[in-house]
Amino acid sequence: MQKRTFLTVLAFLYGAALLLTIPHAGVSFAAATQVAQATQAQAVQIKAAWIRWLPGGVPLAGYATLANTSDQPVVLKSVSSDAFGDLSLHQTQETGGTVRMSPLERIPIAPHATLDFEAHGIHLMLMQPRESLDPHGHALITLHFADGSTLAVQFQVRSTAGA
Ligand SMILES: [Cu+2]
Repeated sequence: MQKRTFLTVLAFLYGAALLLTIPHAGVSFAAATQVAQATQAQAVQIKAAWIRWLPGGVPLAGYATLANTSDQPVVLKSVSSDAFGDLSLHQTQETGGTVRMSPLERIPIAPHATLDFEAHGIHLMLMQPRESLDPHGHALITLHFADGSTLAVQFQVRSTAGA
């Protein structure tokens, strides 16, 4: 009798385990799907983000270091912010002793690569700063990626002297 009870309990536990397994399998499948569909914004880690502050409402340059933690390339397409009237992506290049800035349509970051904007002359060209911009504060700037995903990043504002 005792052995039969034991078997019954065992059968019950087995059934319960089966029931638990079914929704659980569903959850892990959903998680796997999510990983495959992770957005470019989710793949990016911000290592640094700052703005070189200058007085007089002149155009400012913003710099960031972005790490792509995914197996897919990530492409930064544009930036937007309430703190500035006009934002664009620029790259400074020196050719034959002449330094010039040109707009960038896209900034690709290879899988598992880290891109230091400043080291490559890349910067956010931040025009028409709002009067409220604090030289020791922060500015919220949204990064827009090629897949339509966005990432809001707090850029630290620093004066050149403090940098
Ligand atoms: Cu520029």
